[in-house]
Amino acid sequence: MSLELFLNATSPYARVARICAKEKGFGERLKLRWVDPWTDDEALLEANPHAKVPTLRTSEGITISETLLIAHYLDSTGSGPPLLPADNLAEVMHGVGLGMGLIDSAFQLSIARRYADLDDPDRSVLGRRRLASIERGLATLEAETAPRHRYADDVHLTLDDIVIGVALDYLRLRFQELEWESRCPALTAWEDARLSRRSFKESAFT
Ligand SMILES: N[C@@H](CCC(=O)N[C@@H](CS)C(=O)NCC(=O)O)C(=O)O
Repeated sequence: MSLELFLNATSPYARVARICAKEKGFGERLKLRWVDPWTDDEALLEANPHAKVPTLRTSEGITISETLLIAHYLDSTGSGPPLLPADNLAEVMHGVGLGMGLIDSAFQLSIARRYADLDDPDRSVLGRRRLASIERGLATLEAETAPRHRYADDVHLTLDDIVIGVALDYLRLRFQELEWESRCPALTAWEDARLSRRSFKESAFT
């Protein structure tokens, strides 16, 4: 029996889960259930009362929400090298945290722009905090990019590569005006290589 992943095409969280599934060899065994989490989609609500993507339904019919838990499940049950390797677990988790922080800040501000009843969400207290967090996160990643040289297509990815790669592409999608590339040349080169990988290309934001 196959797994089902509830997702939409612009969710950075869902894209992380989808790339994990690709990297772990699920291929056609992962059935994609495209939904709009912002409408009360009945199938999604049945799978996840919080109506969030990604949500995974296992072949036993158990639903799992929260991106990093889904990543852990796919890593444990899929094939191929680990996304969370035991031999450098702390280093990988460090990167996952940096990438998730970036995704969370960017997503929250993006949602505030769309849904919050504010004249200028970017200049609200929360908006300014999120933008500052994005800038600090980028500066930290830029400073740490030098040792991050594992991006050829024949090298396997770990979860930090996936989360950071998706986070940066989400900034390109929603925050073009930040022009982060001009301040982060090493990170830009890293990201460009990352986006050329098959699992990233096949899951591109649309
Ligand atoms: N903490 C969750 C966040 C997931 C999330 O917020 N997903 C967004 C799409 S990018 C969503 O489904 N939002 C619908 C809503 O908040 O009602 C995770 O890590 O998976």
